[in-house]
Amino acid sequence: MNNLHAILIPMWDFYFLFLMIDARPELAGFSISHMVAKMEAQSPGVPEVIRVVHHQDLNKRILVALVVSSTLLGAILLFLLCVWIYRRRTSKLDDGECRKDLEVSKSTTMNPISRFNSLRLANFKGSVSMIDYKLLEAATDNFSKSNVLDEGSTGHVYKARFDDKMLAAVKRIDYGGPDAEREFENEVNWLRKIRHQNIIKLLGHCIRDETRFLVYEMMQNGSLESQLHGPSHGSALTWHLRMKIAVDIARGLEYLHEHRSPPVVHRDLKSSNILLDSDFNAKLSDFGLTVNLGAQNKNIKLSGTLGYVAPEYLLDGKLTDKSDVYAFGVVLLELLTGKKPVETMGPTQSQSLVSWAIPQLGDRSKLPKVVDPVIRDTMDLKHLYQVAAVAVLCVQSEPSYRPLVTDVLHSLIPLVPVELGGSLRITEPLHLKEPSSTRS
Ligand code: ACK
Repeated sequence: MNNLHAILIPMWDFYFLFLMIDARPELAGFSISHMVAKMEAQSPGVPEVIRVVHHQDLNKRILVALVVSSTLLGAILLFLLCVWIYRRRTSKLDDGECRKDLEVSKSTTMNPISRFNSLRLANFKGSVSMIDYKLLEAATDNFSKSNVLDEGSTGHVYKARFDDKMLAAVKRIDYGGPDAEREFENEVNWLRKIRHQNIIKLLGHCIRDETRFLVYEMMQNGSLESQLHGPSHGSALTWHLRMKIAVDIARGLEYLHEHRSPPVVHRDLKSSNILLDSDFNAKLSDFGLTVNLGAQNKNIKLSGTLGYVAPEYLLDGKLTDKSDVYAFGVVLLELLTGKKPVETMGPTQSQSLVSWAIPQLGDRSKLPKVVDPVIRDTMDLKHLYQVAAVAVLCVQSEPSYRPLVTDVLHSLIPLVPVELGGSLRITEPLHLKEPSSTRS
C-alpha cells in the first residue's frame, strides 16, 4: 500500500499540473519561456536556433510525460475500481446469497462431482461438493441395513466407505415436506460457510428426486446422547473427558456467537446434536434451524427441543445467543448428572432436569449425590463446585443473568488437563479410561 501511495502521489501532482496547463495554456508558455530565459541568463552564449529547439523539445517531453502519466493513472484507477467491485460481489455472495447458491448447486446435478477425491476438496471453506448418487449407493453398499448408524424420524444415517478408504456418515432425508426442505438448505448453506474444529464438516450433498443426502465426516463415537443415555450409560466418559467435551462445545458456540458477524445462533443445541470423534473431540452438528442473530429473525418459526428450550423463547419467542447458553447449561447438567433433560416419571408425568437439579446444585452437601454414579468421587470437589455454579448460571430463567459463552469457556478451560486441550496440569496420573471407539 505504501508503494502504491508513493507512486500515486507524484503522479497525482503531475496530473494536476497537466489539468492546470490544459485550462490555462498561457501558464505552459510562461513556465517554459521562463525556464528558457533562465537558461539563457545562465549561458549567455547559446545561439538562438538551439534555444528554439530546446523550447520545442521541452514542450514535447512534458506533453508526452503528461499523456503517459494520465493514461497510467486512469488504468490504475480502473484496476482499483474492478478490485472493489469484485470484493463487494464476493462478500455479498458469502453472506446474503447462499440460498441462491444452493439453487445454483441444485441445477448442477447434470454435472455432478463423482470422484472420491472431490470429498477432500470439500474441506475448503465455501465449497461443498454435489456428490453423485451412484457414488453414495456404492459407498453404503446400496444403503444396506448393516450400514445403518441410526434410524431417525425423517430418515436414516448410514456408514459410507469411499474408495475402500475414507469413512463418512450419510444422512438420508426422505421427503419430509417444506420444513425438512428448508432445514436441508439451511444446513448446507451454513456448513459450507463455517469451518471450525468443533463444528461438523459437511463433505457434500446430493439431491435425487424427493430425497436429500448430507455427507459428513465420520464421528466414530456417535452422539453425546447415545454415550450418556445409551447402553454404555456414560461409562466411556471420565470426569476429565466430560469437561473436555463441555469445553469443545463452548468453543464451537463461542465461534458462532463471537467470531461470526453478524452473530449466529445454533437454536437446536442438545446432546444428540453433539458428535464425538474417535478421540472424543466434540463437534456441533445439525444446523437446520441455525439463524443469524438480527432483526429479520422476528418472524422465525418457534422450534427447538423440549428440555433445552430457554423459557423466554418458549413463552415470548425471544431469540438471542443466550438461548444457546441455556441449552449449553442443560447439556452441562447432563454431563454432570448423567440424567436426560426430561425424565419420564410415569405415563403422564415427567420432570425437567433443570427444575430437579437447581435446588440441589446450590447445596454443597447435596452436590456429590447429584453427580452421575459412573463418575462419582472421581473429581476434585472444588472443580465440581465450579462446574455446578457455571451450570446454575447458564440455566437462569432471566437471560441477562446468564453468562456469555466466552465467560463459560474461560471458567471451564482450567478444569481440563493440558493433554486434553485445557490448562490443568496434573501431577498424579489421569483417571482416564482408554477411549473406546464404538464404531470402526
Ligand atoms: O447417537 P448416534 O448413534 O450418532 O445417532 C445419531 C444419529 O446419527 C442422528 O444424528 C448419528 N450420526 C449423525 N451424524 C454422524 C456422523 N457424522 N458420524 C457418525 N454418526 C453420526 C448419531
